[in-house]
Amino acid sequence: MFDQAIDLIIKSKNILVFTGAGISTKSGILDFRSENGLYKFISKNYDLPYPEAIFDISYFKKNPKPFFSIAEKMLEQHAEPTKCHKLISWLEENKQISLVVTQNIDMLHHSAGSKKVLECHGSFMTAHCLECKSAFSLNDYKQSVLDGLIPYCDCGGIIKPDITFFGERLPASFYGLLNDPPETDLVLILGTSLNVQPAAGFAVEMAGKVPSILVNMQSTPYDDTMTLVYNEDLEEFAEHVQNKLVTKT
Ligand code: CNA
Repeated sequence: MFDQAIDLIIKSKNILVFTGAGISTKSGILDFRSENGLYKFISKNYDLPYPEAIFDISYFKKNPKPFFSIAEKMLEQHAEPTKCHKLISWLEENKQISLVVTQNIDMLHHSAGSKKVLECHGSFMTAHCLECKSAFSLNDYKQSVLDGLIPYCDCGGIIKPDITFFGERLPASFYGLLNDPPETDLVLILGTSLNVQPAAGFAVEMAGKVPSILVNMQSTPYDDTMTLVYNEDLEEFAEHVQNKLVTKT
C-alpha cells in the first residue's frame, strides 16, 4: 500500500520531517484532537472555560493548576518511542534526514536517537521563571510537579516549562528556520492535523516546493496539496517502510 512512498523515501537524501502528536499516541500520550484525545479528556475531567485554556498563557497566569496536573501525568509516564520515531532515527543514521521539525513536547525523537531535531513548540527540558526569567532545567522542577505542586522560583514567580502556549511566540530557532530552511528533496508530514499555526504553515509551504508525503489518520485541510496522502496508522506505515528499506538499501 505504501509502495509509492517507499520509492520516494529511497531516492531522497534530504528529507524534512514534520511531526505532530499522532506520532506519539502509540506511546500512550494522548493527542489533542482525536476522538479520545486530550481535549475530550480535559472537557470531561477539568473545569475549564474551554479545553485549549489549559495551554493558554493568559489562563495559565491566572490558574496554572490544570496545566501542572496534565504535566504531572506526562512526566510520570516514562513513554517509550514508537516504531515511527525509530524509523526517523534510522533514516538519520542512513544520512537521509535534513531536519526533524516536531510540534511535540514529549522529547521522544531524542529518546529514539534522532539528533537533528528542532522542537518548534519547545519541551519540558528547560523552564523559566515568569517573573525574574531565571532559567531552570527539568531536574530543577520535575519533583515538585510529580508531587502535585506548582513549582515556584525563589523570587516567588511560577516556573513555567519552555513549552509554547497559545498566545506565546515560538522559539527563536523556529524563526531562524523560516528564514533559512534546510536543503530539502522530500517533505514527510506525520501525525498532525495541521491546525496549529505558524508551524503547520511552514510544513505546508515546504511541501509545496518538493514531493511530499502526509500520513495522518484523519484527513487535514491540506490533503489536496500533498503528493501522496495516507489516512492510515503511523505504526503500520513505519513497519512497512522500515521492512522495505532494510531489504532495498
Ligand atoms: P492534533 O491536532 O491532536 O492532531 C493529531 C493528529 O494525529 C490527528 O489528526 C490524528 O488523526 C492523528 N493520529 C493520531 N494517532 C495516529 C496514528 N497512530 N497514526 C496516524 N495518525 C494518528 O495534534 P497536532 O500535533 O497536529 O497539534 C499540534 C499541537 C499538539 C502541538 O502544539 C503539540 O505540542 C501538541 N501536543 C503534543 C503532544 C506530544 O508532545 N506528544 C501531545 C498532545 C498535544
